[in-house]
Amino acid sequence: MTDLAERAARILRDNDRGEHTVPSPKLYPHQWAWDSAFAAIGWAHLDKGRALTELKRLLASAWPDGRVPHIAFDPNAAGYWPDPAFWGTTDSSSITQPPVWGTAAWRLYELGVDGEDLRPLVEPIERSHAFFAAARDANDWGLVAVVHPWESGLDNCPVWDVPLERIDPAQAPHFVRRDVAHVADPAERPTDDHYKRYAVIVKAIAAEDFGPGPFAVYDPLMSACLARSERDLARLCDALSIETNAGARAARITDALERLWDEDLGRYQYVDAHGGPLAPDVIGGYVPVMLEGLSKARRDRLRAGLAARFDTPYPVPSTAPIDPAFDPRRYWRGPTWLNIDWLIAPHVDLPLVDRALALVEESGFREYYHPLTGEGLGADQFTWSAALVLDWLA
Ligand code: 2M8
Repeated sequence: MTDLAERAARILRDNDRGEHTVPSPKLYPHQWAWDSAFAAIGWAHLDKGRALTELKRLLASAWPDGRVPHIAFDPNAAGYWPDPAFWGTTDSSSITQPPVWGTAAWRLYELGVDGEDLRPLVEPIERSHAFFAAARDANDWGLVAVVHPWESGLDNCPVWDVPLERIDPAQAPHFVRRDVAHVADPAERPTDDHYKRYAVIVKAIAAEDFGPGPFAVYDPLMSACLARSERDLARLCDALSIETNAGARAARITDALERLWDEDLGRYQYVDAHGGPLAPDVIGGYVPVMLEGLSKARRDRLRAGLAARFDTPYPVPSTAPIDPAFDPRRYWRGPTWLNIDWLIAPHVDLPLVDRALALVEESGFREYYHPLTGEGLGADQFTWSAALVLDWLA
């Protein structure tokens, strides 16, 4: 193992809580859904049994309707807000996250995890995918509309600013933020005003018996992750001789994405289900570049847009630097995140993997990075940064 791989492995081991891996011990002391799927990929390079346990435990947290909660709380861990009481639940949040677990299961298979061990995961993955069609498609577009910015994984991405204006922060119950205590500078986290609006949406969802609530935005990144997860599930089913319609569903979502395409801008748009397209030029509009079945014309356009507007010294930034909302230090409003690089790297013309590895050598396994200077930001000892570096190095 190289020194970098050894350091990455140490982070996974330090963040291991037996059956799940915390994203980072202080800031995120529970199990987060897409973090856990990425962690499983990292584990597959160290301990195949442990990788399988991670995915099993993730899927075991699913609700009866198939939703994989974005947080499964560890009763032995404290110090995170909002807690289950605030969500109105007993042990999890009520929203989900980008579904990358079908993709993780397929990657585990590729890395040599026994197919028979993966077989029991197929059914819960199918159910988790079906949840999106049943409960996250406000206008029946065949795509995913998120019901909370936290559901998107890109919490304070500038595309949420306009739809969040409809949410009244004065309605927020009293709460104390815990997140800002765990970063060097509160300017690396979302604002208090946004946190109040997030809290109001959480309460509105609970009041609707965990229905959709007041926020619904069609999200090209979520939709693309679902299409890819379906495609990868289809591959796994093929390998295990299990019948499935997952491949057809992947193709349908990829076709439905056309509705979000903007020919003038050359990217997929986020679209408010209660309003219209949202202007900011953010990375989520390009993530469908990873989809098999995308036309060459779309792929070329997305690649050209990424090369023209997202090619920073430490790519890819979460918002294009030329966009007025670009903020290079604040969370999902500009910084570079390695999971996005991992998703799109094989499909674009930029040397994302080389630059990501150089970035980690320089600044460590941080939660995110300044896309112009490479400065490490947010939490330290960050699980998915370590897990995905292990995958790249292999
Ligand atoms: C961030 O989100 C959580 C809320 O879910 C937070 O800010 O407290 C996001 O980056 C999200 O994508 C990620 O899964 C989570 C844990 O790493 O942190």
